[in-house]
Amino acid sequence: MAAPRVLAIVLAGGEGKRLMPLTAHRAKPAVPFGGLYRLIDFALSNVINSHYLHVIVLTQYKSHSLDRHVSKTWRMSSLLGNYVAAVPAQQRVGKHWYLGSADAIYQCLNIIEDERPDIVVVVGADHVYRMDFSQMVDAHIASGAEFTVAAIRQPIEEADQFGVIEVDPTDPTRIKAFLEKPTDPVGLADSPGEILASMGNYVANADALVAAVTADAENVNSRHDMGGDIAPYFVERGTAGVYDFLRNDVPGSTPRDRDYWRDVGTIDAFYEANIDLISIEPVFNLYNDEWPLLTGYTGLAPAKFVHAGAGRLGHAADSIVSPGVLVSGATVSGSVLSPGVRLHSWAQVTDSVLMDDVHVSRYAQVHRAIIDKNVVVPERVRIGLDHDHDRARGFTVTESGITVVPKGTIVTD
Ligand code: ADQ
Repeated sequence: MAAPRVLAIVLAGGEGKRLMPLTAHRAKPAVPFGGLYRLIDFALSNVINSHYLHVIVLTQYKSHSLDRHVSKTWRMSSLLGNYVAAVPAQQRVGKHWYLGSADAIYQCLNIIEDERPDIVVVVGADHVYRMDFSQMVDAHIASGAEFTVAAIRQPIEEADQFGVIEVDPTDPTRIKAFLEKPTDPVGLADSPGEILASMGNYVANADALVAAVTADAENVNSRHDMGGDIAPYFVERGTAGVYDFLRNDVPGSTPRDRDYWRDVGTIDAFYEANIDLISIEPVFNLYNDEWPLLTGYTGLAPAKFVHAGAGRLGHAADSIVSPGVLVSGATVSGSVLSPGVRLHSWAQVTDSVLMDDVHVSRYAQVHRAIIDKNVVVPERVRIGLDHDHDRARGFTVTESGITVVPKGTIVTD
């Protein structure tokens, strides 16, 4: 059989309220991650590595930096007809922004009609993981389903953040029931502490998806949501399939990182996922060349470590250090340093995530903190060591004690 024509749609319009203040000025998919990346780079790397080269990215909320990142980093030569195109809310159908993710697809039906794909792969833009979508497409076609949902087990306490799937006991490739963010979930028969969660990634027959979002647009009771409305629509038709993420075998994965998938929806989850990258045998391996994680080349100079001596170290241990970083007589451990970070003599940075162009001045200390872009930490200022003081300065402090300093702040004491 000839390979199906596939159009990939990346849903990138989410607000990411629970990631505030990191999402105060940018869409969640544009939040920097792991030094060099933006969250959307993981979804787009997966799509491109799966050899799907016709890609639209649906944007909406505070999309400026996201649009810029997608057009600068992901623009492809159009010579072969391939593209990654950011599509802002169109207002083609009525004068409103996208109501929900299903409405976002409905509003760009003209692109699907022009493209005439056999299959549409719809993926979220908020997760950190590797996945070969072509394996899911093959399983979708083999199963005969019209719409297939990727699934992974998650702790039952988190069921209210996910679409929860009940598999048909008579046919393990089919979904019997799909409940979006249930508050009274039932655990799995073989593991009562877990539920089977939708990953927010779908493979659909193009004509069936077009029919579904069109019917949904006319339904006044719908929230126009892929998880809340479209998945249940296919379950009702008896044509919703399930794809177990653990079947996915990405080239170059290690036994330790092949089932890694994180919804970095909260500050604590975001922090942990960044810190995960540092460990010697990371649970998510950035260094898999067979499935490269792609992002923009910064054009910056190499990282440099100088000014050791006189009680200064000028070094970083157990850390990720990006291009353009200068560690000048400062000490860094357990941290992620993004491009252009500058650390000055006798400064100490421990267990922290520093985004682009953060400056930490002499004798300043940063501990268990996320410092957003362009923040200046003046001399002798301390962050993350006294949470009451951090809150009094207007910083967010999470339950687990992570301090977040918003973009562009010039910290005072
Ligand atoms: P949520 O992540 O809560 O749950 P949603 O807020 O719709 O659902 O976000 C899904 C994706 O769509 C994200 O990538 C987001 O950026 C994007 N998005 C949201 N609204 C959009 C819009 N109007 N236009 C364009 N893009 C939009 C979803 C599913 C659950 C599933 C979890 C997995 O609904 O069933 O379990 O993802 O994390």
